Amino acid sequence: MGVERVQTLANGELNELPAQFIRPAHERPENTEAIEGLTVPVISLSQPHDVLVKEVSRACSEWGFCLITDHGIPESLIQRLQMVGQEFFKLPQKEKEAYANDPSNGKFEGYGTKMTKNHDDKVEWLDYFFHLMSPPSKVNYSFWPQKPSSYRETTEEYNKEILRVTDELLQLLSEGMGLEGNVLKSHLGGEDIEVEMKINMYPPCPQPQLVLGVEPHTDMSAITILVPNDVPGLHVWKDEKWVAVNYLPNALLVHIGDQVEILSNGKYKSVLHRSIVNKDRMRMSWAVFCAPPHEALIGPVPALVDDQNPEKYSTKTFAEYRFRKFNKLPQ
Ligand SMILES: O=C(O)CCC(=O)C(=O)O
Repeated sequence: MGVERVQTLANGELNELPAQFIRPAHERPENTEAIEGLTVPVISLSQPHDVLVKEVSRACSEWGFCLITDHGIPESLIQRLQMVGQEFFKLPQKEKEAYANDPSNGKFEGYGTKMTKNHDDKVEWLDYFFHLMSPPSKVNYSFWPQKPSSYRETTEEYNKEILRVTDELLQLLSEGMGLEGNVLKSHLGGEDIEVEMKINMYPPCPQPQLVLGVEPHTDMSAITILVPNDVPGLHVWKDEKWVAVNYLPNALLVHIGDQVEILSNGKYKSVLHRSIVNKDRMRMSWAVFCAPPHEALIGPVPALVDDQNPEKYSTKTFAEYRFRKFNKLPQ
């Protein structure tokens, strides 16, 4: 039997949610609401370089998260990216299933719905599409949606822009630690840095207060850059509370991931985040994960470590890190 998709479930007559979606009381949005009055940092990339070094480094130390404006990615390109992603999810179910992934057999790319590993695990209220976007030498385009036909062209264009913005952010973050601008990128594999696209589609949910879109997690990546549609839902963890990220048209949502936290020896924080869903409207988000190649050795940058600042993290390959994280083993 195939995987039950959340989109299919949501399209049916559904008055009550199946039990596998219903979170225990302490995880439910209704019992863990975001606090009022606190807003995430918003940084315009049009500011002078020295101001940007300070602002980005501060936001990533205090929050591990910020919104970026004036990033130079044309609004029309973001709109096209969103359009081709929406088109994919509108395809007949049978056509989408031709792309089904199978993470339990190591096939991560394609169309997916998170499956439970243990009986008590809960299912997230979303379907997604996931594929490698860069470097070109490693990309297998047969895993990408072939419809609409403009999917590939648009996504490749977006990838170029993302690489440019990532370079700039990594440079600012390196300088924020007193290092040469190229240090973080070179530890992340330089031009071999890997970029993955995950399109999240959260259908409307009859009882949104009982479920989660994505459950609380930090990203394994170095940096994640996300654009949502105009339905809010992302929460980031700050000072033991959830903070809601308001929708800001055209902004990029930048998350620090685990690999930058490790390389920075803890100066920059990998942000814990989750998403909630909406009763009436579909939420979508386009998350781009920038990560080192699997064989890259990641540990605190040696120049940041001395007798006063001992290493807070062990050094291991990114492949080893991933394996441990997927299997919930200590790092
Ligand atoms: O949709 C969002 O805003 C968050 C998505 C996310 O955290 C993920 O896909 O890992």
